[in-house]
Amino acid sequence: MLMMSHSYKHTLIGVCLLLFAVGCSPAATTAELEQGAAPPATPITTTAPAPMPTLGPAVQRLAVFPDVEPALAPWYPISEVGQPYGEVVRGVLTFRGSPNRTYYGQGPVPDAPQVQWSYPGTKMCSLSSDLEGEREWCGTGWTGQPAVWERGGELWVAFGAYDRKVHVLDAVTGAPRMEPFPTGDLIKGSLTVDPDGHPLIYVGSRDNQLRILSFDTGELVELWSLSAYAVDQQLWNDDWDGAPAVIDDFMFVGGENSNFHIVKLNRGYDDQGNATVAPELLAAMPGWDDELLSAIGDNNVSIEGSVTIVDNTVYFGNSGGLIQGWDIEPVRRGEPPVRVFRFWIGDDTDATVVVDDQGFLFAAAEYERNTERSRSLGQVVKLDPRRPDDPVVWSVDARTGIDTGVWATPAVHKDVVIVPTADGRVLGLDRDSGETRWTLRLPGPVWSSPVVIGDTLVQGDCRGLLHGFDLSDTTQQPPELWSTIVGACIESTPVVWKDRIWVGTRGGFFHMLSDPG
Ligand SMILES: [Ca+2]
Ligand SMILES: [Ca+2]
Ligand SMILES: [Ca+2]
Repeated sequence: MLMMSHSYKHTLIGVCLLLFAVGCSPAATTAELEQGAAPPATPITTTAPAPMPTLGPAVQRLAVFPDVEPALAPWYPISEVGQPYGEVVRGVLTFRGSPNRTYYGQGPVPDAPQVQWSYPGTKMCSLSSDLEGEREWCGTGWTGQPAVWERGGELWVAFGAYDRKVHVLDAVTGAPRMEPFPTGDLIKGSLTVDPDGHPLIYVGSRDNQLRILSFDTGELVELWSLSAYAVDQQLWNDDWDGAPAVIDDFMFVGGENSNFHIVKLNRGYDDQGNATVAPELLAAMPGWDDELLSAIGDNNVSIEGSVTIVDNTVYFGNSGGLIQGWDIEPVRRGEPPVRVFRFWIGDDTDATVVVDDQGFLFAAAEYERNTERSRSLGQVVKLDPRRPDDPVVWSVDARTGIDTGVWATPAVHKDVVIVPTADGRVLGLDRDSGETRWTLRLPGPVWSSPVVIGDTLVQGDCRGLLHGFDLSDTTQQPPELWSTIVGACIESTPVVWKDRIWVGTRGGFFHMLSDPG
């Protein structure tokens, strides 16, 4: 039943406009995080103009779109902000729950959660190599948010881990529903469960493959994979960390090959009723341009965050600090996407770009490159994409030294924007002004993204505690409702569904928490 399609190889029309050397100029991008007293974040009033777009896409690849009808409706309307990922599958199906990354799950949140079970019996670990050499990695990492969903009257949970495997469990009991699926390297990101009810999981790995797995036959079966090298041009690296967004049989995903990809999935079923796919890579749009490479002086422009889709625009950042928006309306008509928004934040942006219900964007960067741009602009910005030439509404300095700044994806809640920082703060910023209303201090680095359910903030820290904070009065420092020991550093983002919380840690295990009894 292995259903492979590499037909895209034959249908692509590659148009190379520019050539960049493929290769990496290694530069340490992460190091020991500086700890120490962190000053309060200060809003920077700035009119820093965005550099004007000077280049179109370096490469445009497009296959024939055979069966796509023009549609008037936007791909993912802004009215879906805060809403679940469609009506077909109930759950949190991808990083931050939906293509616009604003759905956090379903309450209630437990009142006094405790770990009910831990999985598996022995630590999930494997060896992996990066710029710092080979070492053992355990548990789950950044972003590592599990997907939880209801299927056939039961609750399922799935995640990728540092043992290189995709795990699918009974979310209530922790019993594996099938054998874990091994990939060739760490899985760092968050997977996506098909929102239309097809028994499919979309998951990337550090082994350079983005896969589609089926789970309807009692085992995880690889139906298709996309290599980071399947595109004409790559820069920097080959991992897949971003969680794909699937809408109307199309998949949108960024890769560490620094491209933004669009895949037509062609999902179906075979004679036995088992799921099939026949994907075509329709487009791979380089997320860099000459102006960016010139500004940063290296080729580290990988896309590590998950793309955010609002109306007809796909937003994402990259490790060169380019925040961009691509109009995907033309894709409905068989034409390539067009870049319509370009803003250089000045440093590595692995956090997902957040949108609010008014169409503003919130982007957050690390502080690694020590650029003049990031020193003057700050690390957290509110942007108005309707003013592409002057999009900065406000910006906030959120650094205390090299390798600080933001890895977590901010959360918008009522009139505040919640931004965890690598130096162990959780900032509550006024959504209109950027003013710091309050600061929580937690053992950092806080790479775990905030989860907001009702008025409760669920936040992991790096000492291994999970906290609940009361956000009902956004003007004051949120009182702690509870905290509970999960284990080791919580780098992954938790998921909440109906009185239960699931999260993995760097200690090697995956946990379910709920109220006792
Ligand atoms: Ca790799
Ligand atoms: Ca990565
Ligand atoms: Ca990065």
